[in-house]
Order: sequence, then structure tokens, then C-alpha cells
Amino acid sequence: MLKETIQAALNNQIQTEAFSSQIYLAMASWAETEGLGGTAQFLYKHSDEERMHMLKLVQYVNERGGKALIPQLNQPAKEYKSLTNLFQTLLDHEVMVSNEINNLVDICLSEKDYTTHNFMQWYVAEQIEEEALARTIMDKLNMIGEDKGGLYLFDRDIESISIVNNLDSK
Ligand code: OFO
Repeated sequence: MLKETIQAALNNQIQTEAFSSQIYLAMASWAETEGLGGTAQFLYKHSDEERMHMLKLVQYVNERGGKALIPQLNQPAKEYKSLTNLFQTLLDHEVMVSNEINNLVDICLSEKDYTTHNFMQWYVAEQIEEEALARTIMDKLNMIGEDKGGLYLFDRDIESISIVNNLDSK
């Protein structure tokens, strides 16, 4: 049985993952309407990934005898000034998510819930990969700057980048 504190922390994380999925869906839709088809596909996949992160938590909470809360979501941003602005927002968001996950891991240790601590290690590893990927993308965009040809190639190539990590994502 999950302790109240752990259940509350996991439900909070469910909300974060659900909102991440929603933000990336809005980003994908923006990119699609800007003619950035490759970026849109990358972000649609990223949004699906975040939904999977949320689902994994929902099922974990329920399996451990708790009650998962499906949250109401706020409206994500509708517009971005540029691709660089969009991916900087994504990177900042992932850094925030990493901090939340670290915080949750801390709570697991102070509550001596080693099962949830173990479960959360998948998220810890996932965040390392997601942050690294977002930083690599930002490095590329900073290099390209305003160069239209460079942005065209960026949009073409990003479609084939997968955010799925090597760990079992089911
Ligand atoms: Fe991108 O974060 Fe989920 O965990």
C-alpha cells in the first residue's frame, strides 16, 4: 500500500507528465502550421512519449493500491517566436521535470519506500537522455542561427531523431 505522501507526489508527477504531453502537442501543432513538418513529427512523437510516462505512473499508483488522479490541464502556449525559442522552452521544461523527479526520489528515500524509489529510476535515466537531446538540438540551432538553408536541413533531419531511450519503455 502506498503512503499518502508518496501517492500525492506520484499524482503530482502524473500531472507534470500529462502537461508535458500537452505542451509538446501544442508545439507540434504550431510547427506544423509554420511549415516545419519534420519538427512537427518529432514533437508529436515526443508528446506521445510523455503520455506514456504519465500512463506508466497511473498504472503504478493503481497497482500499488493507491488511486491515480487524472488531472485537468492548463492551456499551453500557442505561439513561439522561432524554433530556437521553442526548443529553449522545451529544454527549460525538461530541466524543471528533472528537478521534480529528483525531488520525488528524495521523498521516496525519506519515506523509506524503496519499491517506488526503484520504479523512479527509469525516470531518472530517461531525464538524462531527454535533457542531453534537447541540449544537442539547441547547440545545432545556435550554430545555424538565421540561416534559412540550415533551418531547412534541421527540419528535414530532426524527423528521424527518436526520443525513446534504450530502456524498456512499456
Ligand atoms: Fe520529458 O519527461 Fe517525462 O519524464
